[in-house]
Amino acid sequence: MRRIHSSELRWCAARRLLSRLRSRLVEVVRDIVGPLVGALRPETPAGARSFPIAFVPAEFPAHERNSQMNDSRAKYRFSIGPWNISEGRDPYGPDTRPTKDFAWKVERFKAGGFDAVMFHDDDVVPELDSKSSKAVLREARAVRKAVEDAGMAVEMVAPRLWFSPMTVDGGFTSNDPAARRYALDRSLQTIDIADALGTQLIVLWLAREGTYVRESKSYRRSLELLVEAVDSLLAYHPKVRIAIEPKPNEPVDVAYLPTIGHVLAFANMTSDPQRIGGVVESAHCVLAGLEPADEIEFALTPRKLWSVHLNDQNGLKFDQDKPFGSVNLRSAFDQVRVLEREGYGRDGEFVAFDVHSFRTTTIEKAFDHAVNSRRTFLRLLDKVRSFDESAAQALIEQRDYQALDQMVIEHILG
Ligand code: XUL
Ligand code: MN
Repeated sequence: MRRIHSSELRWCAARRLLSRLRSRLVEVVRDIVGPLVGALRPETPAGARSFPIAFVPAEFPAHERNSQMNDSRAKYRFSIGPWNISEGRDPYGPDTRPTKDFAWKVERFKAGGFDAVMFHDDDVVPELDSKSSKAVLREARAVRKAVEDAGMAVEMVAPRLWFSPMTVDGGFTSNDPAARRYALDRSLQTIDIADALGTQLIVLWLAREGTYVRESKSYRRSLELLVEAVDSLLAYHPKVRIAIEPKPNEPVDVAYLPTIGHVLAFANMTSDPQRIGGVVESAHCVLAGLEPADEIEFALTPRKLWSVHLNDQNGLKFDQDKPFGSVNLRSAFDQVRVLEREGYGRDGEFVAFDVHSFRTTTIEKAFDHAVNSRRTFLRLLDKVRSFDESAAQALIEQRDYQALDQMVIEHILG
């Protein structure tokens, strides 16, 4: 064993002391300067670090900005999609409810307290592949009118790239160049539809961009193809913003962009990272074995969370899209807490619920799951706002996490 001289020990102790002094100095400076910076820049929580990777688009379209949202205690705005009122079909059985048209749905959206609608391109214009561009835009304008007449807005449009016979083996990353061209053309048309609907937010759920057989494609080549496709979308419209919604699997067994971390790294490979953000869906995080609140906070830190799909999921099984809070109320509380703490919505972002009713639900109650999710969100918001943060902080300082754990449980139960 090496013998340690007392001079060496003294030097080590001095180094530790220096390092402690340096950390303390940093803390003191941060405590003094942080609140000053916070006061000067109210959008930065006091003491919070402003991240160099904060790709906040210099100019969010004015109509998407909600000035009330500068006040984090202001009202949240909620969004829902026509696909969230579904017919109840699953891989093992047919529809259990009749199909309802958009007019029927939008009436329920409004009555249920929703402020915006999210769409797939073919939710806006059914069977759009068989229609001329002119007809597609005409139908899109009619949908915009229906939404606006109901006093609502359009949040986003997503190309449904996983349904066509053309995209059986994927869209942007298919091995077939004709399928890749189809996926790109269809996504460019989605931008036209979004324009006609008055939004510049495109959501990409890259459903079949992955593999059933890993050896059938190269990850590197697929990434290059994805970058190429996204760059073409960015070049097509100077104001469009693309929010990628990651999911680890389903319908493919392994996806190329499975988590929000992958999405934000991918953003940096594109020609305009500032216009690439993300959508975090709670269930997709659970399916990746990750904590939804952390995934949400990860995207919020550099202000890259441009929508959020709140729902719930029982374990690492099939995608269930359960009502928000239906399985893990504590995680739901943590998700709301993080959104509230980070001032989500101040740039006009919506809280969306990507939820489905149970197969057993009748048509009369086919929107209850969304209304219930919104209600659970608002009830949890009250819980978040009434949570005794200073008592929690005192327990953290004492490292009494046992008591902190119970404090959270009692608060949610209370
Ligand atoms: C699929 C999913 C999609 C996206 C939009 O799991 O979440 O509905 O939200 O394409
Ligand atoms: Mn979703």
